[in-house]
Amino acid sequence: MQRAYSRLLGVIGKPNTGKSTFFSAATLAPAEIANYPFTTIKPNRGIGYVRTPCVHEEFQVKDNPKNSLCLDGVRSIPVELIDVAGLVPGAWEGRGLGNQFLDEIRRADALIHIVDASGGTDCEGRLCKAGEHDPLEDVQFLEREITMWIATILKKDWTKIARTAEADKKGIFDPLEERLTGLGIKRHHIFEATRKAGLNADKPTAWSEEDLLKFVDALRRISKPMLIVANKIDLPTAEANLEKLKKLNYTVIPCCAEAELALRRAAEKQLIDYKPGDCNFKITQPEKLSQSQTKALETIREKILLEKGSTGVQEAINTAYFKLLNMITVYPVEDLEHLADHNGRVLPDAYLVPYGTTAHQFAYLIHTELGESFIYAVDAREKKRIGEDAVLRDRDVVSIVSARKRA
Ligand SMILES: Nc1nc2c(ncn2[C@@H]2O[C@H](COP(=O)(O)OP(=O)(O)OP(=O)(O)O)[C@@H](O)[C@H]2O)c(=O)[nH]1
Ligand SMILES: [Mg+2]
Repeated sequence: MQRAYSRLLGVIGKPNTGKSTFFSAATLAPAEIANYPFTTIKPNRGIGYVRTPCVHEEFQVKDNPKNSLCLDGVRSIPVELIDVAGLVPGAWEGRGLGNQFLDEIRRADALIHIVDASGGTDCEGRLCKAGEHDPLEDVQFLEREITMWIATILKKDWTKIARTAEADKKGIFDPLEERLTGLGIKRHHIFEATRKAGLNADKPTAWSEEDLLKFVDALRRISKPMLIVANKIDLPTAEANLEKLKKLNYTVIPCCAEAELALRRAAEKQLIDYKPGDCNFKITQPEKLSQSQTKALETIREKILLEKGSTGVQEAINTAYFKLLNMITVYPVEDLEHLADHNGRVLPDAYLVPYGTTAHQFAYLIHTELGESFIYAVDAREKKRIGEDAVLRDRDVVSIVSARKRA
């Protein structure tokens, strides 16, 4: 059985921007938080959730989830997050906790860049006067650090790689794939980056230093897609910076990680009724809250939830999956009539799969054996047979018919 959280989100940025606060709010896993740089040294790993409207209401059934959760019509699918040490300029050359940090994001499929939108921390994460630092610089420097890190790895034996590829007439893709696979970079990323950089894959010895950097920069954008979380939006200097950040070529999500953490913790203690992503909450046990706690929660309601629509944490995770990674949710069932598995569990699993996944590929994702013995699939909504090449759509419920069994 495939793990539901088959992708990894890296929570990254310079020190002291709120990465661990965001991570903790998303996962409720403990992580050290403090207002000075390099609070986090060892990475934190935890499970957060992608939230999407469940199909059980549309199909008018009562579900019994197994690999995910369903609450008030919302299906929560577990996904893995990693919160790493802050990155400072020159990290690729080993400054700060440089290479260690970069090594930890090797496996990340998408990056959530936490920026201090209030401009109250300098380029190394030290506190400065609110509004004094320009967060646009943080975006530029982070792009450069990752590009230079990949470039350094690639450049180690580039001349040899390029010469051998030309001499063998086997092309550059095999050796590049081999060199970069440890960074989570796939062959199709390399194809696309070569095309985007306008380079001739048959003549790598002719690539200049500048060409190589152009290629690596494209590779970074393709293989480690990134969104920007404009954090600390509760601070007055954040609004103007948010507008500036929005002009960049990124999805930018305004966020108050601190508010989300407070809400999640209060909800965990059942003091309030709040689900991540909600635009409001209800106090359920007012007698258990001190005056200052009530005041803090009411400020969050007024200044963040009602004014901004949400804290932004859930939106960031959903956006990373549905927009950056272009994923969809698919519900496999065995028994089409009851939409259940062989134990009678209704809509047991919700899978996150890349858009473009075919019915046959989906069968392989469930189980290799099911992929190998695949005959056809049935779409539960249309009650129609679909072929192996049929591309699945978001919120599809499908049953795989195989030579061995149905799933
Ligand atoms: N005002 C405000 N402060 C925040 C917010 N999120 C985090 N902070 C504060 O920012 C400081 C840094 O938070 P951390 O979560 O430790 O930041 P980090 O990016 O993990 O820091 P390093 O591990 O040192 O790189 C702490 O004082 C947090 O309380 C927010 O949404 N608003
Ligand atoms: Mg931290």
